[in-house]
Amino acid sequence: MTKPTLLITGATSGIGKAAAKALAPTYRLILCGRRKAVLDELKRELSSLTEVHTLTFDVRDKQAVFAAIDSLPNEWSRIDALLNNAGNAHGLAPIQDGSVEDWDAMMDGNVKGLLYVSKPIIEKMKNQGSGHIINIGSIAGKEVYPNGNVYCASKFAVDALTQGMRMDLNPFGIKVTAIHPGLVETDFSLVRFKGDAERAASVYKGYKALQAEDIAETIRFVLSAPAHVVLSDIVILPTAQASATIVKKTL
Ligand code: NDP
Ligand code: 8X3
Repeated sequence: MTKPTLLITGATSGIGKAAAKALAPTYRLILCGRRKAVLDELKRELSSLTEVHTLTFDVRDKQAVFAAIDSLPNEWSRIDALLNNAGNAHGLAPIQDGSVEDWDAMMDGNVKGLLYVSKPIIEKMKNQGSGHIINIGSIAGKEVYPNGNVYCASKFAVDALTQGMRMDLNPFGIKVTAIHPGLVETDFSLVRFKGDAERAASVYKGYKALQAEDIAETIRFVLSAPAHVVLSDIVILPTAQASATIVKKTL
């Protein structure tokens, strides 16, 4: 039997890349990101495990998103599962000092980008009468923390959109899941702090942060539920983390 197909956004790094590796044995993969060379390399790496198709686009560019999904060849036109993972924080500043460019990057990428990718894929799933959408939210979408303002707002929006999708797509047999991680050691902080590697590394010092593979394993588990079961809303934290702001550090 042919494997089902999973489309992953943000597959070039961190959680998305780990998910691609974890799901390769059971899914055909459509891997998306802006860095084509990284996607090509990942495709090569996974080619002995599964079929891989790559799409290069910026989720903020709706024409590029729609054109990319429309460009899928016939054998890739069915999508059984969508992992809406692409996103980042840009900056960590009090609202009065925030950069408008950072705000745009977060709201356009984390919120509108997720919607642009979902739109044509929901249409396919609706026609199929089945599908599974997994949105990567955050503990920042459950609790606001100081200086997190716009990033938190973007992840609260992901939480709201996930709930809305679950209600509206219920008649079509489409499963909808949100996974809300706490601190995961990826390039996330490097992007947030604009390449300041020392500051980024300090976020994960003094405790054992979640690894991208921990979230990938959760995604694998969510996707492995029987047809009549959906894990709807999952918060996953490092043991050292009790809330968005409480982390037990040894240093
Ligand atoms: P990384 O920085 O390692 O990965 C981010 C991924 O998103 C990259 O593959 C990047 O690909 C892609 N991406 C970012 N912006 C765009 C864009 N405009 N268009 C297309 N792709 C984009 O971070 P993580 O793996 O940690 O982050 C993945 C998701 O997990 C994000 O939604 C993040 O908010 C969320 N999250 C992360 C947590 C953490 O602590 N790390 C905790 C909770 C949630 P490319 O650059 O090639 O385009
Ligand atoms: C990423 C986790 O706490 O840095 O969403 O916002 S946090």
